[in-house]
Parts: sequence; structure tokens; C-alpha cells
Amino acid sequence: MERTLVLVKPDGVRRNLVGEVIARIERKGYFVTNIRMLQADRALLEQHYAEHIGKPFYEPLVEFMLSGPIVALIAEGNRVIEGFRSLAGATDPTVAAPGTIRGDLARDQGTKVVQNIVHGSDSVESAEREISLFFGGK
Ligand code: DAT
Ligand code: MG
Repeated sequence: MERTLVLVKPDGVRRNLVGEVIARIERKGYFVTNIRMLQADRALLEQHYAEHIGKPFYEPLVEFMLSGPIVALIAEGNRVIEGFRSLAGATDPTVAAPGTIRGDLARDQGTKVVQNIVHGSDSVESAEREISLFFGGK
């Protein structure tokens, strides 16, 4: 079965949206097969967001992700990588479609980095790499 890494980012945890995110994953029919709350450290985030090193929003992104606890979970199901990104909606919450997590629950806060509630892996390779980072290869 395909699996993906979902993160509820610090904005989602601060706003008590962990249950809302999990409910949407479960209502869609995917299975949550592992979950943990953690305070990320810089070393973990530098690996997780390695593809964005050097971009103007990289440092604000890392600082934002360090700003409070996050929830990491593994969701499973056929085509869950694509399916969760569809549930999440577009990166920019201002234009993310209503009905999506970002479209319904987030907006532009005027910050250097977009705060958009959730992360979802974007390919099988990223998912396996990110699951290893957050769940030690399980
Ligand atoms: P996604 O999270 O939709 O996969 P991404 O991997 O391109 O998007 O970027 C990671 C995060 O960085 C994203 O969720 C929000 C932030 N971000 C991306 N592009 C940005 C931009 N142009 N300006 C500000 N923040 C950005
Ligand atoms: Mg991404």
C-alpha cells in the first residue's frame, strides 16, 4: 500500500486543527498508521526541506517550523500521495480551492513564508525519505 508523510505545521497545532486534519484524511478513506507530536530541530528540518535550500523563503520556513510543536503522521492508501495533496490544496492558501484544508482553514498572514497548516510528500521517493526522517525508517 502506498504511504505518505503528513505534517500538521505549528500554525495548525496552535489553532487546534490537528483533529480537523486527521478527520479529513480519515473521511476520505485513508488510514492513519502512525502518529507523533514533536518539536522539530534545525537538523531535521534542514534534511526535510533540503530541496528548498537557497530559496528566499527557506530560512523563514525553517524558523516557522521551529516555532512550536508539529504533528507527524503516516497515511496509507492507494494513491495517497496524490490524494492527500488534493485534500491539502494549493501551496498558496489565498488561492487554494475552498473545500481543501488550505483553502478552508488558512490565509495570507503577511509573513515571509506561507503558513498553510499541512505538509504532504510529493512523490514515492520523498515519502519514503521523509517517513524515515520522522519515523526512523518504520
Ligand atoms: P508544498 O508544501 O505545497 O509542497 P513547497 O514544497 O514548494 O510547497 O514549499 C514548502 C513550503 O514553503 C510551502 O508549504 C510554503 C512555503 N513556500 C513555498 N513557496 C513559497 C513562496 N514562494 N513564498 C513563501 N513561502 C513559500
Ligand atoms: Mg513540498
